[in-house]
Amino acid sequence: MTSLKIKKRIQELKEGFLRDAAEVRDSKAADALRIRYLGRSGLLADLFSLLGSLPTAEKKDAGRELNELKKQFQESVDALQARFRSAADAACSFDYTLPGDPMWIGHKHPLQIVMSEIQACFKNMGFSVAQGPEMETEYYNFEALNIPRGHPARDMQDTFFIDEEKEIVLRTHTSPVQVHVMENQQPPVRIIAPGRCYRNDTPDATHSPVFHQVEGLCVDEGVAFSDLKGVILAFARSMFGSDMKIRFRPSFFPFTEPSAEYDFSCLICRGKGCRVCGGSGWVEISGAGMVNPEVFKYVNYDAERYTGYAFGMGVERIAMLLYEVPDIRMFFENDIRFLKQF
Ligand code: 2U9
Repeated sequence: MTSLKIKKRIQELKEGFLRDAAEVRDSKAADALRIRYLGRSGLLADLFSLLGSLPTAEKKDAGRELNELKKQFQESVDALQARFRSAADAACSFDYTLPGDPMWIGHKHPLQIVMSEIQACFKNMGFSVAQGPEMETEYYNFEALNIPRGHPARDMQDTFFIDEEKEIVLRTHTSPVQVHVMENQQPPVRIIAPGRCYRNDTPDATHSPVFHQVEGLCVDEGVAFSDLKGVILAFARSMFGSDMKIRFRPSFFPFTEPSAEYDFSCLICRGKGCRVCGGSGWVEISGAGMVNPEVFKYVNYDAERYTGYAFGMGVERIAMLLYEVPDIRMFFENDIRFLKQF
């Protein structure tokens, strides 16, 4: 064997190694590459065995070149094995037995939950749900509800005026919805009007510029105040338990005559008296009354033939009682720690 031949063999081995190394895709193939070229019976060992047949003067150079080649092959194989090993480690370092990360599921907003429960209760009593625009004319939000110009409820500190010239406001209650329904339907009418309302109030623990109401209206022949009391009692017991009691206290609203405010027995002490109810055993809920015949004039209802009752209800108020929420603003802060409890 001459040194030219061995150099040619070395060049061929280098090219063969580069070709084979480029095909390696995993640690098993990297190991096979190591054995094929660096193994005791590998291709490089064959060349080392030919060194003996070289003239002495050429052995040294050829040996140095073969050792350099062995070093390069080893470094290449180590790099390949390191690459596949880190991938394998990464793969097997994942402990499949660990529990999965909790999947966050969405939560219904507490106001939506309460709004739905209130609606379900009145639907069970034969009420239909009516909707209407949140931006209303002053006519539907005030006039047709017997709230004349100059009435304090119509001034700036209570109402958001969108366009004073066109007399457009953000509705301060859902009562306009009932007026729209009565304009388009003769009695019997038995509806609830849920929805968002707006008051120009400074936010505090019990007031929010945006809030939600569910108002109710029932108009037919022979409707009496006792019907109103029965429906409110049924609602109280459906929402807060069958031991609930209600009471009515005289009040005044321009759109009802007689008017009343209604209370529920305290949800915490069930009427015995506690901090929440201030010892009275009662919590104020909202207002109600018999529809004022003046209101019927705006919708051409025959007040001699038909009577009706109406009630209001603040959804936030009900939700705060139901869930013992201390501050109305918590419903609007989008704090996930609050919302995910529902
Ligand atoms: C028509 C006729 C009468 C709706 C009524 C109340 C009493 C009432 C309050 C609820 C919470 C205002 O926002 S609140 O403080 N509302 O107390 N609402 S009677 O009476 C009507 C509605 C429509 C045509």
